[in-house]
Amino acid sequence: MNAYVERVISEVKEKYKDQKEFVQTVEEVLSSVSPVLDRHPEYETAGILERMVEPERMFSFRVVWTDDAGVPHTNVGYRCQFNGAIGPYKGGLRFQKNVNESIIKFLAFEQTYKNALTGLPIGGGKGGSDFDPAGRSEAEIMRFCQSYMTALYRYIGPDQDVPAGDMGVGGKEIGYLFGQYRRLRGDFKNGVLTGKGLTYGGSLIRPEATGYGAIYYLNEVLHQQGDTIRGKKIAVTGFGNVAWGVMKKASQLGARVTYMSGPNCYVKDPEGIITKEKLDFVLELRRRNETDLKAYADRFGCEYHAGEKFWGVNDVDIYMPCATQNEVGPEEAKKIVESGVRYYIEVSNMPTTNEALSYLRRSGIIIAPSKAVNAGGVGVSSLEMSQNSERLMWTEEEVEERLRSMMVNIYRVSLEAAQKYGLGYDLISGANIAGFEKVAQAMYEQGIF
Ligand code: 2IT
Repeated sequence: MNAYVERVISEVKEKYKDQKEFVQTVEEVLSSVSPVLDRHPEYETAGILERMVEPERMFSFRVVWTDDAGVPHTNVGYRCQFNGAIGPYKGGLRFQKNVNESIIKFLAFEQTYKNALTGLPIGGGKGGSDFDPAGRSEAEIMRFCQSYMTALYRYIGPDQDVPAGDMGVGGKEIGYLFGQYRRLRGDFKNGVLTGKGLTYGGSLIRPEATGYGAIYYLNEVLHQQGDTIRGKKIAVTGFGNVAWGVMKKASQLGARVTYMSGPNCYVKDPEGIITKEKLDFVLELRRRNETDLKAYADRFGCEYHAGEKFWGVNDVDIYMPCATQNEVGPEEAKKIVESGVRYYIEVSNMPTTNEALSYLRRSGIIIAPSKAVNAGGVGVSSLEMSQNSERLMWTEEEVEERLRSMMVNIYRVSLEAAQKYGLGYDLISGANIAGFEKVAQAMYEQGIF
């Protein structure tokens, strides 16, 4: 490995040893881009890597809200404005009990290279809170969102930092957040958030974009292998917004999702989650903050497995983790390889531990990295920003065609980046390199700060 890369990785490991997820992503991305540093000694002279692993700005804030009984609760809010070299900071907000500084920082770091890969002018950011929406009433969620935005509104804006949704933050929360932003600012700047409702500047296809984009990317991978998506069976983890988009587009292209999972269960539906009734039911479960899939299994008469994961099943063609970070560790990776399933397409952010990823890479299974696969979500967010600044709205067909060509392009530039450095068919290194090259060069040209 390049000595400069090695040194910066070990510095981060030492300095941020308590930030497990952040260290993990830095190690993964930087080791991938090692050949770029061999070719660009000027990046070391300019201290590019040391700057890239330190957020431009990261802050936390107190978010106080009262529950329906009038009892006050205090949560911590975060926003990490990691890198603004190629555009305004852009990235979602995650509201989940386990959110901490390391998780927000890892997500913002990943986001920087993913956003660069879209080919659009967006920097990297992420935010969130350890607020747990589960079991909270509509009014409580609204008050929480209003309080969160009251703390954040001075530091974001359409040309500055543009948050969006992530886990625990969907269209409903974005509505409350935007309402509060507008109320505090006193003007209508809807380019400040993406994932908005269609009545106030949201983009068609944004809710579907991450999942649709993942299937378009998968389509390119299959095509390269001389294979086709038609008739393919897919196992997805999760049943949130992203998994839903995957199910919907897969079914439109003649494939089907036959497994989905919750945090502590899975269902097997051999006919596939393909009908409108089933897809709507999945959405409804998510809307109710449900974590269990028993209701789905009962309603549609399929197998339900409590307390189990499906890794290792071999009656599918493709695995697509769509739930959360580090869902696949060494044990799961071993089962995946033993299953003989040929394709492992990451969708959720950093679903695979570094150890599991090296194991999968050695096994010869075809792997696509989430940084590329899920980039259609933020890509369409950027298209939403364009529509807002032009004060118009594109049709569904226009947005979807842009999304499709964006995914084809992401696949192509990743492949070209891998080839440029003699790495062969390595979509992981390719995606990291393509995103990294753009951000590094922009920083280099803008001088030292
Ligand atoms: O992880 C992600 O890319 C997102 N949660 C979407 C971010 C965005 O700004 O649309």
